[in-house]
Amino acid sequence: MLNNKVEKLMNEQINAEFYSAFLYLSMSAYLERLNLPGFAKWTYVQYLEETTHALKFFNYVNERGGNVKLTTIKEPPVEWKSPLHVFEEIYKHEQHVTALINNIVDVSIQEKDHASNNLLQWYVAEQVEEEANAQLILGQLERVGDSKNGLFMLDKELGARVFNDATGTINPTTGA
Ligand code: OFO
Repeated sequence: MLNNKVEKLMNEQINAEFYSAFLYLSMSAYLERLNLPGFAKWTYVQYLEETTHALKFFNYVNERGGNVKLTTIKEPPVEWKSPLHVFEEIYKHEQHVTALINNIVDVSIQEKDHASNNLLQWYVAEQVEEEANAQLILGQLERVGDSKNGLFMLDKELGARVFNDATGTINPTTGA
């Protein structure tokens, strides 16, 4: 049985993860417009991963006999000032998501919902990685500055990113 308070927060988090997915997809389109295919791919892969973060909660709520409640996803921005601005926003956004996850962890502890707490530890570790990745790329972009060559090299590097399915249920080769 899923605790009611935890269930409510997990439903909100499903929405928040889908918003993250929309945000990264919108960033991917913007970076594509700047002719930065590697940056565009990195954010596109992040869009896919955010979708699986939402699905991981979705699967868990169902598995625990809870009620999934899907709600309207907020519209993401469509324009940024530069790739640097994109990663400044990503870093801020991921810090915000970490705070949301930490809040669900706090409630799961208060409510003695050990099963949920166990699932949430996956998200705690994931947020450490997400913040670290954003911070790393942000630092690289700051170092690159106005260098076209540096941006080109970083674009190549980011284009090598591969999709990591948080649910373990999606075939990465077909996306099905
Ligand atoms: Fe789902 O971790 Fe980013 O937002």
